[in-house]
Amino acid sequence: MKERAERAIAGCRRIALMTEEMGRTTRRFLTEPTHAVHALLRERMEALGMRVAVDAVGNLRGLWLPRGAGEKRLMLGSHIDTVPNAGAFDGVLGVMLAIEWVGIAKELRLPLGIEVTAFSEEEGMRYGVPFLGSRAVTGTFDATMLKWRDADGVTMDAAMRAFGLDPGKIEDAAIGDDVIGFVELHIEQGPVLEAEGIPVAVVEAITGQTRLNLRFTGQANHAGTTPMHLRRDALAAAAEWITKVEKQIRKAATTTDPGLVATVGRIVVEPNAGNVIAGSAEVGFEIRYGSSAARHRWTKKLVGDAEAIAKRRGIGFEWTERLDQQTVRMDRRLSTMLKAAVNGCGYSVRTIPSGAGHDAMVMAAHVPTTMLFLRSPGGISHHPTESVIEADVEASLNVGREFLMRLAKEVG
Ligand code: HGY
Ligand code: MN
Ligand code: MN
Repeated sequence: MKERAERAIAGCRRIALMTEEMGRTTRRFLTEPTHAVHALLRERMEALGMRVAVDAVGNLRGLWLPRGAGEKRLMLGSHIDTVPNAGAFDGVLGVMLAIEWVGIAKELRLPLGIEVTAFSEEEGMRYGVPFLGSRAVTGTFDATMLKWRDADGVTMDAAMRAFGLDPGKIEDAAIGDDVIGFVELHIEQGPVLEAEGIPVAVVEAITGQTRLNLRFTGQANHAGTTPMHLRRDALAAAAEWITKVEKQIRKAATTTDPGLVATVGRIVVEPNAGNVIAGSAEVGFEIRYGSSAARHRWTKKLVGDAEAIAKRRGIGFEWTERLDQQTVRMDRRLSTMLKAAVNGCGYSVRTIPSGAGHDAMVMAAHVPTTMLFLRSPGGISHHPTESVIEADVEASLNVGREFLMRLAKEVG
């Protein structure tokens, strides 16, 4: 397994160099470097004898159908897009390990069909809405999004056509009822496994999240000649709201709503010049919490705060919801089998909730789904220092061997 682990890690490091931005890893939905990622994945899949195709939203899909395989297949996979200045393992490692799991199934001559899917978009960076790849695979892609524009004004439809895809065929990407289940391998992206000194864990649930875009509109003007009491400063309004959000959520997270998190990670200011009072400030906001009712209550409260601040400052305000994804529990049967495989390899069996979102939360509404986490050294992710431990990658391959043998026996 050591060789497989080394190959998976090396593959992730190579793919990390396939980026939109020199010197750092940034690979948004269907941008140019995605072609090189597809070429590398296709080469590895075809070397195993898998049939490879790209669907209408750019998911790369490899199919392993050995002699004697039943009509239902196991699906494995994760995403190949990244956040800006990303690490080398978020998403991609899950695809690399899925390909190695196929190699293991092939070596064991298991009569088990497996599809490996490299989802084209999970992070939501280019069009502000995540899970485009898994939405198409589950037949839940909303075609009205095709008109949405990215920061350069390129519509989703045009981006797909520029990549060589036909948006008219999105429906063909959807799976039927011939899937046993979906397993996603992924780094934990948090501190728990490292703190407990364990290599892998089975995910029990994925925390729900709501994502909003908020826009404060004031009046751009000269920074030197406009008296303070005559200003309608959009950035100052947004800043007042952001600090109010942080203060309230920090308090709630230590009292009424333990585990609640809310983040403003993006702000776009116009005209964004040091000597001009900001005319507009667009804010990307997200809130994550297990209870949808409590998350919706907080969302309503915080939007109300923004409206009140805007009104008092004479600032325009509007907002749109980009995502409201409820908490999703993983499939009991598949998770039990995965835990038995972890135990069978002699690793301690730990189940863990995921604070990060994953394609598994979209797939879980349509097919039995579970996830295997690998330890994140330093608990770091969405950052270039994101890493994995080779021995943990080997552990995930050993678990794969155990799991695939159990699954093949059960469906055989
Ligand atoms: O943001 C997330 O939870 C994931 O990394 N897409
Ligand atoms: Mn991510
Ligand atoms: Mn991810």
